Amino acid sequence: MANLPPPMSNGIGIANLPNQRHKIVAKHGAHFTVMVVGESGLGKTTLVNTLFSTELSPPKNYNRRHHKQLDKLTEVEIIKAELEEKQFKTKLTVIDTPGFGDYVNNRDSWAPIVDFIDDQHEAYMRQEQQPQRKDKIDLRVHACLYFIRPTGHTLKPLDIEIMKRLGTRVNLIPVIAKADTLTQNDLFTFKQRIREVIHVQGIRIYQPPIEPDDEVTAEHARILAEAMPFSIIGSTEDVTTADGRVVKGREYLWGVAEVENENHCDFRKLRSLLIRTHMLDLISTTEELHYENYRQGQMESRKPGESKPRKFENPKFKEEEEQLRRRFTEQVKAEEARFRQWEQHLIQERDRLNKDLELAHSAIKSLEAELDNLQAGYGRGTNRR
Ligand SMILES: Nc1nc2c(ncn2[C@@H]2O[C@H](COP(=O)(O)OP(=O)(O)OP(=O)(O)O)[C@@H](O)[C@H]2O)c(=O)[nH]1
Ligand SMILES: [Mg+2]
Repeated sequence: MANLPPPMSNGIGIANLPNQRHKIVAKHGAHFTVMVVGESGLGKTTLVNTLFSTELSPPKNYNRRHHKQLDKLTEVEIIKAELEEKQFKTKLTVIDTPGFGDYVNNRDSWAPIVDFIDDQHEAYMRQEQQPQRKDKIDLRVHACLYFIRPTGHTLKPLDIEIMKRLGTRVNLIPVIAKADTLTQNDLFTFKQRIREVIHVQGIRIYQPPIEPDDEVTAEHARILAEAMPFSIIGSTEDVTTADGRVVKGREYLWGVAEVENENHCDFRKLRSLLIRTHMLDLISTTEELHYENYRQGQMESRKPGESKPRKFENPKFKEEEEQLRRRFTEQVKAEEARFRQWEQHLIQERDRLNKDLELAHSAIKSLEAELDNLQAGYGRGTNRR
């Protein structure tokens, strides 16, 4: 019979907990889900492919499939792969979402993404309530990469709105797309501005925990935290640099933008955070913070056995609906005012044209009179001959 380990001299072993969790996960293998979100054409799919074509290759059991959501508003692609590193198995799932449009007032285009995250929590919670709790299907998102357009200005209102909603539901990791389209200086200022907006707007983003007792990981976490939002260059193409190296990158007249060069972008930092250093932390914060928040929120708003409340019966959505209605009314009012102004302008313009017409008319009249006079004079002249 196995003996219990001897009691530790300084406490009951709680200090060992993170380590234990690590062992449990290592034994069963981690199940890690990443989702990419953002406007259309920012390189989400390219980044996913870049991840799989660099370090993760060749993943085992690599497969892709389309996952049609019930509401059919969003077609999501799910890519699954099994990774193995030093006998540490990971089931990696990447959820690639189609980009939403680049226009304002299109709530519908991104709402399905927020719903998707909630639905995964919901599905997991239901399975937890079943007597058979083994082999649960779990698509809870552990890390959500939010793609920011490399405008060089700042975050757009739409970005702020979506990021706010995502940040309270998942570990949100903002990334600057297509970093090769900005100069190093512009990238630096852009990053700082984004960080300021994130701070001022109270957007919650994932923060790698800084372990005070472990200098190496603390330093690493600090470097990662300072690099947020990570700048990204995506490419699955092999290109040759000026000094003859073959790398994944994008070729330009001025040279090559290299995916894995830390002077060019933060791709390596992002990959390291996801796959190596912070996967466990992302998984456990999802469990302990985001899923717990969802579960508690739901428990408070429904009776036992009752299913998910319909959206507009939920106070949160009621408020949202109210807000939407207010905004709509404001817009209608503004539109009406604009119309009235336009109408006023039209009337003025009509009056002005009428006056012009009158003037032209009287000018014609006087010209005609002059012509008559001339003709009369001419007639008299001929009579004299
Ligand atoms: N310059 C530059 N172009 C990129 C980068 N990543 C992707 N692209 C290009 O941007 C275009 C769109 O890339 P996708 O990966 O399809 O973008 P997406 O975000 O998946 O777009 P949707 O699926 O429509 O939402 C393609 O032509 C890519 O080659 C990058 O890092 N830099
Ligand atoms: Mg895509």
